Amino acid sequence: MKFLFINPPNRKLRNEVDKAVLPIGLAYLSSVLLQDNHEVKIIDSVIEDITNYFSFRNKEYYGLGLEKLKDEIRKYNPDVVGVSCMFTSVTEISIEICRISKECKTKYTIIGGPTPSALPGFFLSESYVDIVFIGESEKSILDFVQAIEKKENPDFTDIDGIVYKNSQGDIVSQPKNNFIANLDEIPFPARHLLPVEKYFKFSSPHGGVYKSKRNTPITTSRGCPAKCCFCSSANFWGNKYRYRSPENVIKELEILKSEYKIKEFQIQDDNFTFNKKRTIEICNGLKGLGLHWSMPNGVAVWALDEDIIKAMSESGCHYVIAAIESGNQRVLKYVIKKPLNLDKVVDICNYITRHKIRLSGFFIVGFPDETLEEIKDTFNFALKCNLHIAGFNYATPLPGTRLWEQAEKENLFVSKFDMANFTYDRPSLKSKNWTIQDLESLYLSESRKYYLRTFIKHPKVILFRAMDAFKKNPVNLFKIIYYRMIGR
Ligand code: B12
Ligand code: SF4
Repeated sequence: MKFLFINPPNRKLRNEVDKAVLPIGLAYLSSVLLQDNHEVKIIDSVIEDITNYFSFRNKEYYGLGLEKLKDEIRKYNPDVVGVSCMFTSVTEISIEICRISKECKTKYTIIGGPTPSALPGFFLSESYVDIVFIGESEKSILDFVQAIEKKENPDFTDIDGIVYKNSQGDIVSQPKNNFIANLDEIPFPARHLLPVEKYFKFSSPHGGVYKSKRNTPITTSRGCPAKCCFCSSANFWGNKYRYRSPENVIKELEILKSEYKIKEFQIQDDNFTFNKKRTIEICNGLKGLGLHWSMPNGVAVWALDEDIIKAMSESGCHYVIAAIESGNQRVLKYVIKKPLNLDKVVDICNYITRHKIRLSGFFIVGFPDETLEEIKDTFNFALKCNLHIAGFNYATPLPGTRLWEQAEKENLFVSKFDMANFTYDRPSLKSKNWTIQDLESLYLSESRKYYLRTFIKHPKVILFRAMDAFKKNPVNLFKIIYYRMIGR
């Protein structure tokens, strides 16, 4: 069977520098298919033409244009086109890629990733999408290929975690029940199908702070037992924490070092430090490798202590983003439901910086059930944490989360609500505690104050990111600064 996986072009965000991060999920799916002797190609539309901006249905994107993508599909002529829809913001363009694939006579169009996993019916309402894969798909894709290889009218009823239309056109939903227990069984991602040198050259890693351009992402675990109201992780990874063995992680890094000469990597896990013994073993194994590394996906502060931080620092970790979310304990406990005690956070932040690891924080403001005073607490708390930089996002109801359920139930979506506009840079939820105008003006004045004070105290990280963005696209940088200072 001939597979073509496509990472769609990315949405241009007004508050973010353009990024091309190697789509490791597609590289994992490809590696299991290659091991099963299929022919596979990956097109990451983002890296293939990162400076090409274009508009599709009045929204701006960057990456390979749709006409060129169509030529590529026609030339390769695959049996299956598989599109990865990582963000709500790329929903429309992901479906469009399925449409153009059907125009190229592709037999099956399949789609996976966080958004289709949460809203399969929405994707299947378009006739160009044949099957939605829910969450982790290394096993289900092999079951799918077996089914289509055997028969002209294949039977999908035994495949775990897919939603599709049957021969009568009815939508059949097979829930995701089985997750891969031993992650060491999955072969390492097929990075060789991607233009690895192009990612090095552009170097825009997750988190935006790096020591060497020769950096790449890895994932070492899946699943998180917490149930934060805004997070969709459990939909595609499940609630059980599953992890690769330290030996398996180190082996992959050794290969990356020898084959690709990487000097740095980013751990993209939701919860890397959840198992202390494993974390320290990985850190010990890293010591001989001499690599720099970072954790840009928001480390769970409740799963950190000084032993772990010391081991991380000694093994080359230079940058961490702490997922603090709110500076108000009531909001954390009763609104977000994150198991995080704020009394511990400042100490942990101090340990991290004392161990010479640069530190950022993720914060979310604008939950319908929080007050303006509580939002102010978040900005003030961020200042107390002595971070080198921080990110403040508006609460955004991602499909499949409790926040989404609340928004639907209480009709909290802002007017002209459009899921494809979920870009975290504008409020999407209403509240009885404030108006959108109140929220935006508080956000702007508090974040302006925060960034100015942090810039005076810790200029290095902000300057590094600004210089890096300037070298890549100066106009873009000025637009981001203007937006952050003026808010429009
Ligand atoms: C790396 C990452 C990024 C990278 C980009 C990744 C990429 N190359 O596309 C960067 C840093 C750019 C990024 C940006 C953002 N991100 Co992000 N990101 C992640 C992160 C941490 C890891 C993704 C990953 O590599 N996972 C590991 C691989 C193995 O999994 P995977 O790619 O999901 O693939 C598996 C399955 O999903 C499935 N699958 C995926 N695609 C396909 C396709 C087919 C055909 C099939 C069959 C199966 C399938 O099979 C794979 C193997 O099991 C996830 C969280 C997470 N833990 O997954 C968030 C996550 C995807 N990001 C998220 C968000 C919200 C964002 C931002 C909007 C944040 C912001 N405030 O700006 C931006 C969007 C930028 C934009 N321009 O629109 C959300 C998306 C939720 C949603 N429904 O929209 C997530 C889920 C985090 C969360 N828990 O909320 N992100
Ligand atoms: S701790 Fe992180 S990954 Fe886990 S549910 Fe909360 S936000 Fe999601």
